[in-house]
Amino acid sequence: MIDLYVWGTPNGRKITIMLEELGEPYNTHKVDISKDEQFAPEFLKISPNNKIPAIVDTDTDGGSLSLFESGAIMIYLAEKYGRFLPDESRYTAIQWLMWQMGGLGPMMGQLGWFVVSDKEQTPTGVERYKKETERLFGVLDKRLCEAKYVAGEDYTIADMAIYPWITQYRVRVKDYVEPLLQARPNILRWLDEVGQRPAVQRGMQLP
Ligand SMILES: N[C@@H](CCC(=O)N[C@@H](CS)C(=O)NCC(=O)O)C(=O)O
Repeated sequence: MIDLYVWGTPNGRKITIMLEELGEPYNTHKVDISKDEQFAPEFLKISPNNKIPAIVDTDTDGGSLSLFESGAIMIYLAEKYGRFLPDESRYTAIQWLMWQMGGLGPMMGQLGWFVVSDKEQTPTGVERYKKETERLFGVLDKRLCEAKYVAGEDYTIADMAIYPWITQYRVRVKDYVEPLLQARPNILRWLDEVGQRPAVQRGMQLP
């Protein structure tokens, strides 16, 4: 059985979407990061970087396995269940997963911080991360012009990793993200398609 430690943020929802897609049983443990529950000593044993998501898989050959970092969790689950990381597009999917982990997520996350949380409302911060988000959207839009899904013909963990970031930040920093998206028809087409998947809809409601 998989125990998932999670909160309703984009990084958390990558894993709720994936577990819903897999249809395998799992237990959800809420870690309310607004109440600093990510610093609880018991949670730090699983996720020493004090961040969600994390999992503990008790159903392994060598006892239980605990994992943090959403990208590592997604690769692990894809390999364990043999789904969403097809041989033909394996490294293309991993490449775009890393693009999300190192680029889209951190840059949009910083945009959100400078727009929503920065008490000084530093204009250079907002400008820098808006520009980088715009650049990354351009890269993704070009990719989705040539391919149905991010890694090609198949829906993979790369789609599941990118979707909650754009969807949640479309609301969180609406005034900045929505105009950028409206100029990217291929991303809009893909958001619509991925967003119609029942497992994605369920995963976006959890926890
Ligand atoms: N690279 C990590 C980032 C995880 C992350 O940033 N988690 C945030 C919520 S989206 C968190 O737990 N923040 C709590 C904190 O920083 O104390 C991953 O992809 O798992």
